[in-house]
Amino acid sequence: MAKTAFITGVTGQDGAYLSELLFTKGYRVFGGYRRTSSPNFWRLDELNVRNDIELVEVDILDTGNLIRAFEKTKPDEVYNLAAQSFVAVSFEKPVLTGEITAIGVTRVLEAIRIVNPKIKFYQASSSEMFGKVREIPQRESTPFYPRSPYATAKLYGHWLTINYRESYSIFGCSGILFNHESPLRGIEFVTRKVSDAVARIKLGRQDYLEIGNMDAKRDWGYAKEFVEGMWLMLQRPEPNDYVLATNENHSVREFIEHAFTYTGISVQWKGTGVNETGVDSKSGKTLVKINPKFFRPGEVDQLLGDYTLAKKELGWEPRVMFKELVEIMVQRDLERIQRSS
Ligand code: NDP
Ligand code: GDR
Repeated sequence: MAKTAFITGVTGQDGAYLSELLFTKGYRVFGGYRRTSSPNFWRLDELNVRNDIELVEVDILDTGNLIRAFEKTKPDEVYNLAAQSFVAVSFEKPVLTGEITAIGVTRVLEAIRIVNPKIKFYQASSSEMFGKVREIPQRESTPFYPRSPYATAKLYGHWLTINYRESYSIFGCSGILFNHESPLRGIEFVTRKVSDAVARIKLGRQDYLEIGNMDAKRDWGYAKEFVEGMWLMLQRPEPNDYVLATNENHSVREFIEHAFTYTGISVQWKGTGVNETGVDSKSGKTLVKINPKFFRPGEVDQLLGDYTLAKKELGWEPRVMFKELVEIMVQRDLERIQRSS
Protein backbone atom coordinates (compact mmCIF):
# COMPACT_ATOMS: atom_id res chain seq x y z
CA MET A 1 0.00 0.00 0.00
CA ALA A 2 1.19 3.51 -0.79
CA LYS A 3 2.87 5.29 2.10
CA THR A 4 1.64 8.60 3.45
CA ALA A 5 3.94 11.47 4.38
CA PHE A 6 3.20 14.70 6.21
CA ILE A 7 5.61 17.58 5.53
CA THR A 8 5.59 20.64 7.79
CA GLY A 9 6.96 23.72 6.02
CA VAL A 10 5.87 22.45 2.59
CA THR A 11 5.98 25.97 1.12
CA GLY A 12 9.75 26.24 1.73
CA GLN A 13 12.61 25.24 -0.56
CA ASP A 14 13.04 21.72 0.85
CA GLY A 15 9.31 21.11 1.23
CA ALA A 16 8.84 21.62 -2.50
CA TYR A 17 11.70 19.32 -3.53
CA LEU A 18 10.78 16.66 -0.97
CA SER A 19 7.16 16.59 -2.21
CA GLU A 20 8.41 16.15 -5.76
CA LEU A 21 10.68 13.28 -4.67
CA LEU A 22 8.00 11.51 -2.63
CA PHE A 23 5.59 11.55 -5.59
CA THR A 24 8.17 9.71 -7.68
CA LYS A 25 8.17 7.07 -4.94
CA GLY A 26 4.38 6.69 -5.01
CA TYR A 27 3.62 8.48 -1.72
CA ARG A 28 0.46 10.28 -0.78
CA VAL A 29 1.75 13.68 0.41
CA PHE A 30 0.06 16.00 2.91
CA GLY A 31 1.67 19.42 2.98
CA GLY A 32 1.41 21.55 6.10
CA TYR A 33 1.36 25.29 5.49
CA ARG A 34 0.57 28.11 7.86
CA ARG A 35 -2.39 30.35 7.29
CA THR A 36 -1.61 33.81 5.96
CA SER A 37 -3.78 36.26 4.04
CA SER A 38 -1.90 35.22 0.91
CA PRO A 39 -0.13 31.85 1.15
CA ASN A 40 2.99 31.49 -0.96
CA PHE A 41 2.83 28.46 -3.19
CA TRP A 42 5.25 29.71 -5.88
CA ARG A 43 7.76 26.90 -5.29
CA LEU A 44 5.06 24.22 -5.51
CA ASP A 45 3.89 25.85 -8.75
CA GLU A 46 7.44 25.94 -10.18
CA LEU A 47 7.78 22.19 -9.61
CA ASN A 48 4.21 21.58 -10.72
CA VAL A 49 3.31 19.64 -7.57
CA ARG A 50 0.72 21.95 -6.02
CA ASN A 51 -2.30 20.09 -7.35
CA ASP A 52 -1.01 16.72 -6.18
CA ILE A 53 -0.16 17.77 -2.61
CA GLU A 54 -3.04 17.58 -0.16
CA LEU A 55 -2.57 20.92 1.57
CA VAL A 56 -3.40 21.15 5.28
CA GLU A 57 -3.31 24.33 7.36
CA VAL A 58 -0.88 23.63 10.18
CA ASP A 59 1.03 25.93 12.47
CA ILE A 60 3.77 24.37 14.59
CA LEU A 61 3.01 26.96 17.24
CA ASP A 62 -0.22 25.06 18.01
CA THR A 63 -0.08 21.53 19.47
CA GLY A 64 -3.83 20.85 19.15
CA ASN A 65 -3.68 21.84 15.51
CA LEU A 66 -0.87 19.31 14.93
CA ILE A 67 -2.69 16.54 16.80
CA ARG A 68 -5.81 17.03 14.70
CA ALA A 69 -3.77 17.15 11.49
CA PHE A 70 -2.02 13.83 12.27
CA GLU A 71 -5.28 12.19 13.42
CA LYS A 72 -6.96 13.12 10.14
CA THR A 73 -4.12 12.35 7.74
CA LYS A 74 -2.65 9.27 9.50
CA PRO A 75 0.90 9.69 8.18
CA ASP A 76 3.51 6.91 8.14
CA GLU A 77 6.26 9.54 8.06
CA VAL A 78 6.48 13.13 9.27
CA TYR A 79 9.18 15.46 7.92
CA ASN A 80 9.52 18.50 10.18
CA LEU A 81 10.91 21.15 7.87
CA ALA A 82 9.03 24.13 9.35
CA ALA A 83 11.28 26.70 10.99
CA GLN A 84 12.16 30.35 11.26
CA SER A 85 15.19 29.45 9.18
CA PHE A 86 16.97 32.74 8.57
CA VAL A 87 19.96 33.12 10.90
CA ALA A 88 20.11 36.95 10.60
CA VAL A 89 16.43 37.32 11.60
CA SER A 90 16.99 35.06 14.63
CA PHE A 91 19.08 37.85 16.20
CA GLU A 92 16.16 40.27 15.71
CA LYS A 93 13.45 37.79 16.80
CA PRO A 94 15.16 35.37 19.21
CA VAL A 95 11.99 34.50 21.17
CA LEU A 96 9.87 33.83 18.10
CA THR A 97 12.73 31.80 16.60
CA GLY A 98 12.84 29.73 19.80
CA GLU A 99 9.06 29.21 19.74
CA ILE A 100 9.03 27.99 16.15
CA THR A 101 12.43 26.40 15.59
CA ALA A 102 12.98 24.86 19.05
CA ILE A 103 9.67 24.41 20.91
CA GLY A 104 7.94 23.71 17.58
CA VAL A 105 9.83 20.41 17.50
CA THR A 106 8.44 19.50 20.94
CA ARG A 107 4.93 20.17 19.69
CA VAL A 108 5.39 17.98 16.61
CA LEU A 109 6.97 15.15 18.65
CA GLU A 110 4.27 15.36 21.32
CA ALA A 111 1.58 15.14 18.63
CA ILE A 112 3.30 12.03 17.23
CA ARG A 113 3.64 10.47 20.68
CA ILE A 114 -0.05 11.07 21.40
CA VAL A 115 -1.53 10.18 17.99
CA ASN A 116 0.70 7.30 16.91
CA PRO A 117 4.26 6.75 18.23
CA LYS A 118 4.95 4.44 15.28
CA ILE A 119 5.08 7.42 12.91
CA LYS A 120 8.64 7.85 11.62
CA PHE A 121 10.01 11.34 12.19
CA TYR A 122 12.62 13.42 10.37
CA GLN A 123 14.01 16.53 12.06
CA ALA A 124 15.72 19.21 9.96
CA SER A 125 18.86 19.82 12.01
CA SER A 126 21.58 22.11 10.75
CA SER A 127 25.33 22.51 10.33
CA GLU A 128 24.84 25.88 12.06
CA MET A 129 24.87 23.84 15.30
CA PHE A 130 28.65 23.40 14.77
CA GLY A 131 29.02 27.21 14.66
CA LYS A 132 32.44 28.07 16.01
CA VAL A 133 33.79 24.80 14.76
CA ARG A 134 35.57 22.45 17.16
CA GLU A 135 37.07 20.26 14.42
CA ILE A 136 37.46 20.29 10.65
CA PRO A 137 35.67 18.70 8.90
CA GLN A 138 32.53 18.36 11.03
CA ARG A 139 30.91 14.94 11.45
CA GLU A 140 28.11 13.50 13.61
CA SER A 141 30.41 13.22 16.64
CA THR A 142 31.81 16.77 16.44
CA PRO A 143 30.91 18.84 19.53
CA PHE A 144 28.42 21.66 18.90
CA TYR A 145 29.00 25.39 19.45
CA PRO A 146 25.97 27.35 18.20
CA ARG A 147 26.55 31.01 17.35
CA SER A 148 23.03 32.39 16.92
CA PRO A 149 19.56 32.09 18.44
CA TYR A 150 18.67 30.05 15.34
CA ALA A 151 21.52 27.58 15.83
CA THR A 152 20.77 27.30 19.55
CA ALA A 153 17.10 26.58 18.77
CA LYS A 154 18.11 23.91 16.24
CA LEU A 155 20.33 22.30 18.85
CA TYR A 156 17.32 21.97 21.15
CA GLY A 157 15.32 20.29 18.37
CA HIS A 158 18.24 18.01 17.62
CA TRP A 159 18.59 16.76 21.18
CA LEU A 160 14.85 16.49 21.65
CA THR A 161 14.65 14.16 18.66
CA ILE A 162 17.32 11.97 20.25
CA ASN A 163 15.54 12.21 23.60
CA TYR A 164 12.17 11.04 22.18
CA ARG A 165 13.97 8.22 20.38
CA GLU A 166 15.56 7.04 23.61
CA SER A 167 12.59 7.73 25.91
CA TYR A 168 9.63 6.63 23.78
CA SER A 169 11.29 4.51 21.04
CA ILE A 170 10.06 6.96 18.41
CA PHE A 171 11.79 6.34 15.09
CA GLY A 172 13.32 9.82 14.95
CA CYS A 173 16.20 10.79 12.68
CA SER A 174 18.01 14.06 12.73
CA GLY A 175 19.60 15.15 9.47
CA ILE A 176 22.49 17.53 10.12
CA LEU A 177 22.32 19.22 6.77
CA PHE A 178 24.95 21.65 5.55
CA ASN A 179 23.80 24.59 3.40
CA HIS A 180 21.86 23.44 0.39
CA GLU A 181 20.72 25.81 -2.28
CA SER A 182 18.76 25.91 -5.52
CA PRO A 183 16.76 28.22 -7.76
CA LEU A 184 13.96 27.79 -5.17
CA ARG A 185 16.09 29.23 -2.34
CA GLY A 186 14.59 32.24 -0.52
CA ILE A 187 15.91 35.53 -1.88
CA GLU A 188 17.27 36.64 1.53
CA PHE A 189 19.88 33.84 1.68
CA VAL A 190 23.26 34.82 0.28
CA THR A 191 23.46 32.43 -2.68
CA ARG A 192 20.11 33.37 -4.17
CA LYS A 193 20.64 37.03 -3.32
CA VAL A 194 23.84 36.87 -5.38
CA SER A 195 22.45 34.80 -8.28
CA ASP A 196 19.46 37.13 -8.60
CA ALA A 197 21.56 40.32 -8.36
CA VAL A 198 24.16 39.09 -10.85
CA ALA A 199 21.43 38.16 -13.33
CA ARG A 200 19.81 41.59 -12.89
CA ILE A 201 23.16 43.40 -13.29
CA LYS A 202 23.91 41.38 -16.44
CA LEU A 203 20.51 42.30 -17.89
CA GLY A 204 20.82 45.98 -16.94
CA ARG A 205 18.09 45.88 -14.26
CA GLN A 206 20.31 46.59 -11.24
CA ASP A 207 23.51 48.60 -10.77
CA TYR A 208 25.35 46.77 -8.01
CA LEU A 209 25.12 44.14 -5.28
CA GLU A 210 25.31 45.07 -1.59
CA ILE A 211 26.77 42.33 0.55
CA GLY A 212 28.03 41.57 4.11
CA ASN A 213 30.91 39.30 5.14
CA MET A 214 32.42 37.92 1.93
CA ASP A 215 35.00 35.79 3.71
CA ALA A 216 32.53 33.41 5.35
CA LYS A 217 32.93 29.91 3.93
CA ARG A 218 30.14 27.42 3.48
CA ASP A 219 29.80 23.84 2.29
CA TRP A 220 27.13 24.43 -0.37
CA GLY A 221 25.22 21.57 -1.96
CA TYR A 222 22.16 21.16 -4.16
CA ALA A 223 18.81 21.00 -2.31
CA LYS A 224 17.21 18.58 -4.78
CA GLU A 225 19.83 15.97 -3.79
CA PHE A 226 19.71 16.67 -0.06
CA VAL A 227 16.00 15.80 0.21
CA GLU A 228 16.87 12.31 -1.10
CA GLY A 229 19.02 11.89 2.02
CA MET A 230 16.08 12.88 4.27
CA TRP A 231 13.93 10.15 2.75
CA LEU A 232 16.72 7.55 2.87
CA MET A 233 17.16 8.15 6.63
CA LEU A 234 13.56 7.09 7.30
CA GLN A 235 13.94 3.91 5.21
CA ARG A 236 16.72 2.44 7.40
CA PRO A 237 15.97 -0.44 9.80
CA GLU A 238 17.15 1.69 12.76
CA PRO A 239 16.99 5.46 13.30
CA ASN A 240 20.23 7.45 13.38
CA ASP A 241 21.58 10.97 12.79
CA TYR A 242 23.48 11.82 9.62
CA VAL A 243 25.54 14.68 8.22
CA LEU A 244 24.74 15.56 4.59
CA ALA A 245 27.33 17.80 2.93
CA THR A 246 29.61 18.05 -0.11
CA ASN A 247 32.93 18.06 1.79
CA GLU A 248 34.03 21.17 -0.16
CA ASN A 249 33.78 24.72 1.04
CA HIS A 250 33.95 28.08 -0.70
CA SER A 251 33.71 31.70 0.38
CA VAL A 252 30.88 34.10 -0.39
CA ARG A 253 33.50 36.00 -2.43
CA GLU A 254 34.13 32.93 -4.61
CA PHE A 255 30.38 32.52 -5.09
CA ILE A 256 30.13 36.10 -6.33
CA GLU A 257 33.17 35.75 -8.60
CA HIS A 258 31.91 32.58 -10.23
CA ALA A 259 28.39 33.94 -10.65
CA PHE A 260 29.74 36.95 -12.56
CA THR A 261 32.18 34.80 -14.55
CA TYR A 262 29.28 32.64 -15.71
CA THR A 263 27.63 35.73 -17.24
CA GLY A 264 30.88 36.75 -18.94
CA ILE A 265 31.80 39.50 -16.43
CA SER A 266 35.15 39.45 -14.65
CA VAL A 267 35.24 41.02 -11.16
CA GLN A 268 38.33 42.62 -9.70
CA TRP A 269 38.54 43.40 -5.98
CA LYS A 270 39.77 46.82 -4.78
CA GLY A 271 40.29 48.27 -1.31
CA THR A 272 39.95 46.52 2.04
CA GLY A 273 37.45 46.02 4.88
CA VAL A 274 34.14 47.87 4.55
CA ASN A 275 35.66 49.93 1.72
CA GLU A 276 36.32 46.93 -0.47
CA THR A 277 34.52 46.97 -3.81
CA GLY A 278 34.21 44.62 -6.72
CA VAL A 279 34.60 46.29 -10.11
CA ASP A 280 34.06 45.15 -13.67
CA SER A 281 37.62 44.56 -14.90
CA LYS A 282 36.68 45.83 -18.39
CA SER A 283 34.56 48.93 -17.70
CA GLY A 284 35.75 49.77 -14.16
CA LYS A 285 32.08 50.02 -13.07
CA THR A 286 31.40 49.18 -9.41
CA LEU A 287 29.43 45.92 -9.18
CA VAL A 288 29.81 44.93 -5.51
CA LYS A 289 29.77 47.08 -2.35
CA ILE A 290 30.00 46.11 1.32
CA ASN A 291 27.09 47.14 3.53
CA PRO A 292 27.77 46.53 7.25
CA LYS A 293 24.03 46.12 7.84
CA PHE A 294 24.47 42.57 6.55
CA PHE A 295 27.12 41.73 9.18
CA ARG A 296 25.91 39.46 12.03
CA PRO A 297 26.46 39.93 15.78
CA GLY A 298 27.89 36.40 15.85
CA GLU A 299 29.32 34.89 12.67
CA VAL A 300 30.06 31.33 11.60
CA ASP A 301 33.35 31.70 9.74
CA GLN A 302 33.57 28.34 8.06
CA LEU A 303 31.75 25.04 7.75
CA LEU A 304 32.91 21.85 6.09
CA GLY A 305 31.00 18.59 6.38
CA ASP A 306 32.10 14.95 6.35
CA TYR A 307 29.31 12.78 4.92
CA THR A 308 31.14 9.43 5.30
CA LEU A 309 28.42 7.89 7.49
CA ALA A 310 25.62 8.89 5.09
CA LYS A 311 27.57 7.39 2.21
CA LYS A 312 28.21 4.16 4.11
CA GLU A 313 24.75 3.60 5.62
CA LEU A 314 22.44 5.43 3.21
CA GLY A 315 24.41 5.15 -0.03
CA TRP A 316 23.98 8.93 -0.31
CA GLU A 317 26.53 11.25 -1.88
CA PRO A 318 26.40 14.66 -3.55
CA ARG A 319 26.62 14.95 -7.34
CA VAL A 320 26.23 18.67 -8.07
CA MET A 321 29.25 20.54 -6.72
CA PHE A 322 29.98 24.25 -6.22
CA LYS A 323 30.53 25.60 -9.76
CA GLU A 324 27.64 23.72 -11.29
CA LEU A 325 25.37 24.85 -8.44
CA VAL A 326 26.27 28.52 -9.01
CA GLU A 327 25.60 28.10 -12.71
CA ILE A 328 22.23 26.39 -12.21
CA MET A 329 21.12 29.26 -9.96
CA VAL A 330 22.36 32.15 -12.13
CA GLN A 331 20.97 30.57 -15.28
CA ARG A 332 17.53 30.14 -13.72
CA ASP A 333 17.49 33.73 -12.47
CA LEU A 334 18.52 35.02 -15.91
CA GLU A 335 15.58 33.12 -17.41
CA ARG A 336 13.13 34.33 -14.75
CA ILE A 337 14.12 37.97 -15.14
CA GLN A 338 14.04 37.82 -18.93
CA ARG A 339 10.59 36.21 -18.82
CA SER A 340 9.24 38.85 -16.46
CA SER A 341 10.13 41.73 -18.83
P1 NDP B 1 12.57 27.73 4.25
O1 NDP B 1 12.82 28.93 5.06
O2 NDP B 1 12.56 27.84 2.75
O3 NDP B 1 11.17 27.07 4.70
C1 NDP B 1 10.73 27.08 6.02
C2 NDP B 1 9.29 26.63 6.05
O4 NDP B 1 8.81 26.70 7.41
C3 NDP B 1 8.33 27.49 5.22
O5 NDP B 1 7.41 26.65 4.56
C4 NDP B 1 7.63 28.32 6.29
O6 NDP B 1 6.34 28.76 5.91
C5 NDP B 1 7.52 27.28 7.39
N1 NDP B 1 7.16 27.84 8.69
C6 NDP B 1 7.75 28.85 9.37
N2 NDP B 1 7.13 29.07 10.53
C7 NDP B 1 6.11 28.17 10.61
C8 NDP B 1 5.10 27.90 11.57
N3 NDP B 1 5.00 28.59 12.71
N4 NDP B 1 4.24 26.89 11.33
C9 NDP B 1 4.31 26.18 10.19
N5 NDP B 1 5.23 26.40 9.22
C10 NDP B 1 6.13 27.40 9.44
O7 NDP B 1 13.64 26.62 4.71
P2 NDP B 1 14.32 25.44 3.86
O8 NDP B 1 13.31 24.77 3.03
O9 NDP B 1 15.57 25.95 3.25
O10 NDP B 1 14.80 24.48 5.05
C11 NDP B 1 13.94 23.48 5.56
C12 NDP B 1 14.34 23.16 6.98
O11 NDP B 1 15.68 22.72 7.03
C13 NDP B 1 14.28 24.34 7.97
O12 NDP B 1 13.91 23.82 9.22
C14 NDP B 1 15.72 24.84 8.01
O13 NDP B 1 15.96 25.49 9.25
C15 NDP B 1 16.46 23.54 7.89
N6 NDP B 1 17.78 23.60 7.28
C16 NDP B 1 17.94 24.19 6.07
C17 NDP B 1 19.17 24.18 5.45
C18 NDP B 1 19.38 24.82 4.13
O14 NDP B 1 20.55 25.03 3.75
N7 NDP B 1 18.35 25.12 3.37
C19 NDP B 1 20.33 23.53 6.08
C20 NDP B 1 20.03 22.92 7.35
C21 NDP B 1 18.80 22.96 7.92
P3 NDP B 1 6.10 30.15 5.11
O15 NDP B 1 6.31 29.81 3.67
O16 NDP B 1 4.71 30.48 5.44
O17 NDP B 1 7.11 31.13 5.62
P1 GDR C 1 23.37 30.62 6.69
O1 GDR C 1 22.94 31.18 5.25
O2 GDR C 1 23.43 31.69 7.70
O3 GDR C 1 24.61 29.80 6.47
O4 GDR C 1 22.12 29.69 7.05
P2 GDR C 1 23.02 32.63 4.60
O5 GDR C 1 22.95 32.39 3.14
O6 GDR C 1 22.04 33.56 5.19
O7 GDR C 1 24.49 33.15 5.02
C1 GDR C 1 25.67 32.47 4.61
C2 GDR C 1 26.88 33.35 4.91
O8 GDR C 1 26.89 34.46 4.02
C3 GDR C 1 27.22 35.63 4.76
N1 GDR C 1 26.70 36.81 4.07
C4 GDR C 1 25.41 37.09 3.84
N2 GDR C 1 24.28 36.41 4.13
C5 GDR C 1 23.10 36.93 3.74
N3 GDR C 1 21.97 36.25 3.98
N4 GDR C 1 23.01 38.14 3.11
C6 GDR C 1 24.13 38.88 2.81
O9 GDR C 1 24.04 39.95 2.23
C7 GDR C 1 25.38 38.32 3.19
N5 GDR C 1 26.65 38.74 3.04
C8 GDR C 1 27.44 37.82 3.58
C9 GDR C 1 26.58 35.39 6.12
O10 GDR C 1 27.14 36.28 7.08
C10 GDR C 1 26.91 33.93 6.33
O11 GDR C 1 28.20 33.79 6.86
C11 GDR C 1 21.53 28.83 6.08
C12 GDR C 1 20.03 28.70 6.43
O12 GDR C 1 19.40 27.98 5.40
C13 GDR C 1 19.84 27.97 7.74
O13 GDR C 1 18.44 27.72 7.94
C14 GDR C 1 20.58 26.63 7.65
O14 GDR C 1 20.43 25.91 8.85
C15 GDR C 1 22.04 26.86 7.35
O15 GDR C 1 22.15 27.56 6.12
C16 GDR C 1 22.82 25.56 7.22
